Amino acid sequence: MTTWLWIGTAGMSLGALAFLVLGRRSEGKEADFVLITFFIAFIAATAYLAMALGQGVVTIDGDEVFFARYIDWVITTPLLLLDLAILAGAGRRLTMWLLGLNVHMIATGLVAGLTVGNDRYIWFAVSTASFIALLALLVGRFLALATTQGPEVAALFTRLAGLTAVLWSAYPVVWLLGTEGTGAISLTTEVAVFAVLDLSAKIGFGFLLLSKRAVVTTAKPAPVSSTATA
Ligand code: RET
Repeated sequence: MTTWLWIGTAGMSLGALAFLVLGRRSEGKEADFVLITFFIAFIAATAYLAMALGQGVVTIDGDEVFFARYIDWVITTPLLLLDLAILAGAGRRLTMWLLGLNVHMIATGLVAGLTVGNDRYIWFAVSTASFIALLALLVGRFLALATTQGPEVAALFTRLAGLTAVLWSAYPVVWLLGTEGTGAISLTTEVAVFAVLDLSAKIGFGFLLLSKRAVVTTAKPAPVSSTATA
């Protein structure tokens, strides 16, 4: 199990380094994407290091629960969505809806993980409701906005949002099968699957985004600095 946590640490660290090196000459919008994507990998590397060192874990109901991964997720998943929001050219309010639902999903997911007994499934359902709303926004309003940005942005957004929808949907399934849920799979399998999912959702996502240099430089300004109202 520790091996997988070290693989996560190494993979996230190398990814963070690669994003810095690849993006060192970037300017404007591309530099925003590089910075956000670097921090996603950098923060995850730190969380994986803590877990590999045996930190950020508590025993709930006789099972080990790595709460450190929720601290990672609550910071990095909004950053992943921020990349998508900037790409789509979304305004501040719509972006806040997306990020707010996401923070709610992870926070209530942590409560689910820390709850003893079957009440954890109530929290699981609460978290999943926010997840479904988030996905609906992503493939609804955000995709519609992205398609107004021209065919190249639309194509890149579709790929990234599709990857996000598929990979992210695996998380609640693994959670249910893992130690937090039914315990159908061992902790080692759970840690391994989460490591592969995390690396794909962060590093794979980052490479896909930053490899389309021409597209990301022409994406509309970030919502925080824009006057867009959508
Ligand atoms: C939990 C359990 C409760 C129900 C739901 C969950 C969803 C988690 C997700 C996590 C995504 C993490 C990513 C990490 C990247 O490195 C909290 C597992 C819906 C979607 C993308």
